[in-house]
Amino acid sequence: MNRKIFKAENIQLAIATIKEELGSDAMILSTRKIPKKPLDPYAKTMFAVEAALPEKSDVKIGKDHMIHGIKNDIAEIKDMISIAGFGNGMRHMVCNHVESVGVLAALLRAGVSETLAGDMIQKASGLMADVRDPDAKIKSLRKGVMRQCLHHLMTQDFFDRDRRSGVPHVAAFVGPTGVGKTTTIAKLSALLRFQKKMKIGLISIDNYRVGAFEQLKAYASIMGLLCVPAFSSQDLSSALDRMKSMDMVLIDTAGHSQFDKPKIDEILQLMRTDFKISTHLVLSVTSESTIMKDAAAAFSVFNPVTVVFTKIDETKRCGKILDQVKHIQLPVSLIANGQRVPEDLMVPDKRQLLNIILGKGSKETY
Ligand SMILES: Nc1nc2c(ncn2[C@@H]2O[C@H](COP(=O)(O)OP(=O)(O)O)[C@@H](O)[C@H]2O)c(=O)[nH]1
Ligand SMILES: [Mg+2]
Repeated sequence: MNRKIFKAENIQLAIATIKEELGSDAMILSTRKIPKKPLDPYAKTMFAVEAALPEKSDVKIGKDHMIHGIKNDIAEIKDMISIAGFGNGMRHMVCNHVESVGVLAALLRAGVSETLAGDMIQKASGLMADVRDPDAKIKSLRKGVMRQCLHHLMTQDFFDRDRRSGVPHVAAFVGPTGVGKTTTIAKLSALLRFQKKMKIGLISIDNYRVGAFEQLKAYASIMGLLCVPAFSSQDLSSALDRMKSMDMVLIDTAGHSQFDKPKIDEILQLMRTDFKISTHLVLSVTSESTIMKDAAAAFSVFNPVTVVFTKIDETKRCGKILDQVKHIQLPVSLIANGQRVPEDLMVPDKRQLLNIILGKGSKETY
């Protein structure tokens, strides 16, 4: 930066000269009145203005800083506005933990409940009481919240089984109507059959919906898989007996409303056989959180061992998954992210699941 001193009778005049000579990018560094010489007390009052033209790189860095600052401010205002739309609790949370604005807004926007988001921020804030620097505080808060998310999340690659056990693994999929049980079974059997080279058998015990068996059978025919219907527990036993040489047997069940307990009990009775059957709960993230909780409660009679979340492609609020997993305490085995069979299925690890929850999920497959 080249500095230069401009002298004039007044500051305005000096600035006009500076503009003329250095242009409008010139920066004023200092102004001062020039003291009169003792031997010339009647001389005109003069001013000295020091100015400089900043180097191009200085201007760029300065502008970049400003743009970055403005962007941050706008993001923070947006976050504040989105938090203002939530309950009083969230507004108090921001007042008490100013540094939480960004993280809190991101969690709420992703669909994590106010209770869980608030709880995680509170806990993470408690751990960074002695961090002073505001940027370090935000970083440490974000880290603390992510750590808690990972702590709440559970995943299990359930269907990658050891095939040398001699008996097929039998897995049934239960859940409300239309959540995507049949489609998920079709996707999963294709992946296990063609990628893992496993021998797969399919059984449908969905005797309620017209065409339910045909839907599964159609997928099975394309893949060249054995697929049979079962209308009673005796049927199911003999179907499982027929499939003894398989590595895995997947059972498709009828979807019933979570409020229709007698129908749910009927499936439970039908599944009473001498065979060990693991059950997997299927929930669609397009449902309200309370509906998912009701469904999880109604289908808990099956003692599911994992949960499958479907239709994540239809919502931007996958944060609900975090609330559900924490509530029902089951590991996530599969995520369905579209209607395409077999492509739209993931076997997520914790990190991938966290990315999905925070809205960074991609169409990664098996
Ligand atoms: N967008 C989307 N649609 C899905 C997904 N999984 C299933 N579906 C659709 O949801 C509808 C019901 O699926 P279906 O498997 O018959 O549900 P079921 O009654 O639980 O067996 C069908 O139109 C499927 O194509 C998914 O992950 N994303
Ligand atoms: Mg079905």
